[in-house]
Amino acid sequence: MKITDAKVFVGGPAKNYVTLKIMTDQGVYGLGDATLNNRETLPAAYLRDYLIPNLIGMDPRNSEDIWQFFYRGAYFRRGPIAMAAYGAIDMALWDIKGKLAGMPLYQLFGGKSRDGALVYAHATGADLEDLMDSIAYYVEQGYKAVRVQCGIPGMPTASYAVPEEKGHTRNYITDYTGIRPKVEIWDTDRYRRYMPEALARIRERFGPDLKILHDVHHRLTPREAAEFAKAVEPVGLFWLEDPTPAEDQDALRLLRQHSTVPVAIGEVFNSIWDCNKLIENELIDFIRVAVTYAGGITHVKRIVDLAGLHHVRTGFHGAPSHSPLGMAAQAHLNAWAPNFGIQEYLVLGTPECDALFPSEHNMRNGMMYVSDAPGLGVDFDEGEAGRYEYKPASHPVVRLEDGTMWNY
Ligand code: CS2
Ligand code: MG
Repeated sequence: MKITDAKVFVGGPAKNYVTLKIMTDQGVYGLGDATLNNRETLPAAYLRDYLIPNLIGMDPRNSEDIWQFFYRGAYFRRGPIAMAAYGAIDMALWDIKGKLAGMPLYQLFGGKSRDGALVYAHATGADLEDLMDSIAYYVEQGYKAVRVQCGIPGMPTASYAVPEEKGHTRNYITDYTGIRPKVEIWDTDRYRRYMPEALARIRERFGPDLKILHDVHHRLTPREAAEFAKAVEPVGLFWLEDPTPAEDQDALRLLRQHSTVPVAIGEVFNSIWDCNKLIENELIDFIRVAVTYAGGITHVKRIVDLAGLHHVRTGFHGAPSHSPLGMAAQAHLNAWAPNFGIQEYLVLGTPECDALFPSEHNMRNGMMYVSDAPGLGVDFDEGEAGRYEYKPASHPVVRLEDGTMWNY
């Protein structure tokens, strides 16, 4: 069996999805996702210029050898751009494998460990009252877990994932449009003084059963993170996410010495080497990688298995920028993984998105139910794709009040 061609599409309704389609001499094709939010054209170029010319003629069933060929053959290894490009190829080859076997991918991994996979929504608000309305909305929608982010009184601009004005509390998505990033101004002291009490009031309002998650989004130093984690411990969070930048994997030791709050880290990681010490030293409770830019299913399964040895559960990234293809790969891993934790779920779910990516995966009552169709269980409508093109987009950047660059 041979790969005969491959195409890359960049664009989509509201987001620049990067979609790979690999064709074979037996007519079976595979789909993969290389969407790297904020830098979408780069994995697309890596695929078109370097990877696809080498893919032609390879046997699509040899997905492990192909992964090793591109990973080891690059010489300059890892990085989100390369790992997103390999991730798309790997996803597409698993899709082909599932179609050849006539099985949904979770069957090839070892079958189902659960029917529905718990998901969480993003509640947000310009202030705490607004956020409470947002949480109430998602609870009414049947979500059992909600991430909570709110505006901080006195903060010079809106903070991460928080609207400027009140009322944008449902399916709010940060605006990344334009290649010149917007600038957020951040004051850690205001955040540290306000947020623990806000989280306590949310717990008091919604009771003990609601799973409450909060994303610090890399904003604190290790010492500040330890102090903050200690302050929020009584709230009983489901997890505290990205409390401090985790390139310095040892930095989490200080937090662990001061708090038992569950810690979730990993969405910015792109390989097992970014997180193996966090996992092996049990410095985190949830690993947050995304299948797309952590090298695809083959590499992320290795991370999940390592995590399973150390009581670490999965909490795959699933932000609005995630393509339904990447989310489908995660849905199959969520159904299989014995150490599944929770899935972030913000696929746009608009009619345009559903038309571009026809799929039988579905989410209801706060649970995701994986498709039983062979392979990934998502298709791609090239006619619909012709309606979209790349639109320059960039994350905001963050500065402190004195102008110092900080972490978005
Ligand atoms: C966030 C992301 O979903 C999350 O947990 O951290 O939305 C993140 O801000 C974006 O993926 C950045 O592109
Ligand atoms: Mg996050």
